[in-house]
Amino acid sequence: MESDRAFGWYLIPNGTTEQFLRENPDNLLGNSPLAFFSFIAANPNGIDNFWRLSPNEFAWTDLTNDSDIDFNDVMIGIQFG
Ligand SMILES: [Ca+2]
Ligand SMILES: [Ca+2]
Repeated sequence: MESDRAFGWYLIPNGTTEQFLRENPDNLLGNSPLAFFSFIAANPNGIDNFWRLSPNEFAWTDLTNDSDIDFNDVMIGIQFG
């Protein structure tokens, strides 16, 4: 097993991956669409938009400021094999 690999998640509110890569590839605040990653350092707002609710359940909040930290905009459950 290699230890130098990781995977993460991202959410693009009101857009697609293709739109993000074409229209805002630097993920700059003020441009759109934005992408919110499971890695804080990759987020345009520098805050954690992604929570791990349990080992298999994850949730995002989709705003760029802290006025809405509801973490119910996307919720996913994953079963690892
Ligand atoms: Ca929200
Ligand atoms: Ca919400």
